[in-house]
Amino acid sequence: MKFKRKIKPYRAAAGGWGSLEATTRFVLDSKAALKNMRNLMRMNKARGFDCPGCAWGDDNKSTFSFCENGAKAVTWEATRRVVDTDFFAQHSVTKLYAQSDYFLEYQGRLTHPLRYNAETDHYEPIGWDDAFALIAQHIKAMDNPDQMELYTSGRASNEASWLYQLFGRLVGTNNFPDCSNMCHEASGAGLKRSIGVGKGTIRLDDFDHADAIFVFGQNPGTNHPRMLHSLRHAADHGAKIVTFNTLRERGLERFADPQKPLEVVTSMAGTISSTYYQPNLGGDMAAVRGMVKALLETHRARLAAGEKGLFDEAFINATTHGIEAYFDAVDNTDWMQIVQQSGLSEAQIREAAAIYQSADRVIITWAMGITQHKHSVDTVREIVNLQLLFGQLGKKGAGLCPVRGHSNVQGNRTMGIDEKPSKAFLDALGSHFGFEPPREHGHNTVEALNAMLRDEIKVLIALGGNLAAAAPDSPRTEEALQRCGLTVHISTKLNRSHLVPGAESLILPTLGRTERDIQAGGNQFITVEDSFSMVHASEGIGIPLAETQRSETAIVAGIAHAVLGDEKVQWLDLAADYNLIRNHIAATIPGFADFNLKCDQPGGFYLGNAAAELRFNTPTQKAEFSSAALPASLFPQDIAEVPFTLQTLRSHDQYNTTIYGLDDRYRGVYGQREVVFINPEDMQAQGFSEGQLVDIETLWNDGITRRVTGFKLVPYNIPRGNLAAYYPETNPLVPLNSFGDGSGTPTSKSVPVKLELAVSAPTQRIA
Ligand SMILES: Nc1nc2c(c(=O)[nH]1)N[C@H]1C(S)=C(S)[C@@H](COP(=O)(O)OP(=O)(O)OC[C@H]3O[C@@H](n4cnc5c(=O)[nH]c(N)nc54)[C@H](O)[C@@H]3O)O[C@H]1N2
Ligand SMILES: Nc1nc2c(c(=O)[nH]1)N[C@H]1C(S)=C(S)[C@@H](COP(=O)(O)OP(=O)(O)OC[C@H]3O[C@@H](n4cnc5c(=O)[nH]c(N)nc54)[C@H](O)[C@@H]3O)O[C@H]1N2
Ligand SMILES: [Mo]
Repeated sequence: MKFKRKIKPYRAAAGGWGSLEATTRFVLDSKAALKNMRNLMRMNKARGFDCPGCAWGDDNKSTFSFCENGAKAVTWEATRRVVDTDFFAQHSVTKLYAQSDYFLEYQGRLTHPLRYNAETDHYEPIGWDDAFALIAQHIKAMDNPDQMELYTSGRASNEASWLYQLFGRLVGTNNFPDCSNMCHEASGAGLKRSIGVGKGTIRLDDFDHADAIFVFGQNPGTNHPRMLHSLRHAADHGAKIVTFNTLRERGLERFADPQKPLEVVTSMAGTISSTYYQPNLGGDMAAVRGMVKALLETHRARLAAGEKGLFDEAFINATTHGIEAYFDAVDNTDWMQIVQQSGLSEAQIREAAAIYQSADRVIITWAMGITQHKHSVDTVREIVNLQLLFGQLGKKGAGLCPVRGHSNVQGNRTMGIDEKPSKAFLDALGSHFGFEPPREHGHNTVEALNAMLRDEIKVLIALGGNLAAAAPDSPRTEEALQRCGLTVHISTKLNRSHLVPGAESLILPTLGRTERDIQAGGNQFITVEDSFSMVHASEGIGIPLAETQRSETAIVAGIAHAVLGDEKVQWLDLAADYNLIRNHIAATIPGFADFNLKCDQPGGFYLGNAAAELRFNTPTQKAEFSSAALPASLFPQDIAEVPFTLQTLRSHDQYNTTIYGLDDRYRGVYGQREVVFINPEDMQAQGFSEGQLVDIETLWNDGITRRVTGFKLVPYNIPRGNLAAYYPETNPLVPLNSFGDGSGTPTSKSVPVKLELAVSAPTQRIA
């Protein structure tokens, strides 16, 4: 495929014409225009299907509740192109491996179960029963249940993931690595320790009541476009939107609503952020600490003057624990360290503190810019500290909002996709099914890959996702998968993980969220949970492309049935009627009583959040202030000099490892992905010029060379010393053993690197 390459800054607002145009182009392009239009109109409506794009909530108000990138997700899935058995007969695995991620997924939907033949290096058709039998044979041959890894990507439904975890625990393992381990793990871990529940505390309509919304480390214009509507609406009502983002992101500056035609026509693009701060990568904890330092000063001055303090003392006394230690930590952090680490001036931080102080109701949202660092758990907890000081919990228009990624990643956890399940969860599962579940913690994603590299893992099953491309340190991750005895991928589309097979490998083609799911018991729906703890039904409408595709639930049931038989669980009956699965969920998971009845509620039902009601499931039964010091460094101490810190992020035309196209419109990049954003002064200081190709090399302490070649320099509005480039092309640079303290999440937003002019031709894959 040929692409026109150019770099041309985007001047218009986010949303608006550009967005409408891109949406229609995708809808019309995908060979099924009418069907796609119908799909879009039903998306996120009561008893349509839930958008497989992101985990933002739905207000059920606007007629077209979709966004440009949701439209891409749907049309990408609803393509009529197929990779059938002829395709695999024509293309060897080695040949396919040389292609780009864009090429692989573009070929279309998987339709037939496939088995890798190492002799011919081709995938060949296999029947479903034979595929299940092969899996059972490998699992039964294991010496112990922990030789199996069950990976999950966050699109899987509640029903499929609940069944999947039951299967794993009946086999006897808690090895449930999942995409969340690479994503919002730090949010869950930090929130759990601070407020006793690992989820956000707000509901969607809280945005209508906030006086200020602080957005940390997040690019909603691309990754949660429907959030822009909430921000825009809040801004229209006078809320201050304060952004902390290392890059200048177009979507956070100005936004025209593509669903309000008048606004589009007249280009009345509203300003979203009232203030925009650009901290260093990893500098947010220091920035928030600085805000608290400034606020504490005011608080004390007021008390000294005999006035009422600034902080909400009634709230602090009644509901929190640990404030003295926290104030000590704040007093022990000096401005020099705050300024140096955050990259912001003291004046900027004091200004942000003043905006915060003047707002009665504050929401703080965040995403990967906060969670993919070494000290992410402490950063999340520092954000909570700030909110606790002002009692920003348990009231309308205020609270904590980690904005989740995959559309059902939060639901997966609720269903027990968790390598560290709680005792209560296991007790409930064990007593309901009359078995003793495994109690030892299992592997997260990085631990799973390391176990594979040590040859401890015989079987990997992946319920969706693209582990080979999503995980860090690509060459080691790929080797890890290849060391397994059997790799099984339950997938909609061809991806890199299929091309690094274990000794044996299966690809099992599954239905997508948008498609009709008919089982022996009739038409089925599934359920999902959004970022706001709303659970709702989702029912596909598209006609599946092939009878040989099966639903995720049916595939999981088929595997479990082949391995475990019918003794404890009637797997095939459950797959015939998902209501039966929901009855089991109701019996084993808190908050799901009368699950099937509640599914009929338009807009879904709210799971509730104890912390939002000021009930804290922590050891002290109070919200815990954390009193961590700022990190001495984000990198191992023995790396002497770090010229640049690199973050790996998403372009506008991708969904994680799924590459829809080669443009990143809002950042002005077209027809290419091997680019690196750099501050113009840094570029000059290094003696480089715009458009030159450079190699990026990681500075790490394990003797392994990690280098990607031929990345084009794009001058950008980014603080000095910071770089940005796209994921997954730069995943080879992230060391597998560089992960967050207490989260295990790869540090994808802070990789210490150096740049050199490219010496050899780029090694990029074929587009
Ligand atoms: N269209 C589309 N939608 C998606 C996805 C997708 O790939 N495409 N992915 C989904 C998933 S799984 C997820 S997790 C979310 C991801 O949503 P985001 O977290 O928005 O994704 P990233 O592209 O990783 O962007 C990180 C943002 O944080 C900023 N940032 C990076 N490091 C720092 C830092 O240290 N401090 C601060 N203040 N800012 C920083 C970056 O400049 C960038 O704007 O989106 C979900 N939605
Ligand atoms: N360097 C770097 N690495 C990162 C990140 C980063 O910011 N930087 N972000 C991390 C984050 S936040 C995440 S969430 C992970 C994402 O990691 P994953 O969730 O593993 O990856 P995806 O790219 O979302 O998975 C895409 C594949 O899922 C399959 N698929 C799509 N829809 C369905 C479906 O409905 N059912 C099934 N069974 N399969 C389906 C398709 O075959 C497709 O190829 O990546 C992480 N990796
Ligand atoms: Mo994610």
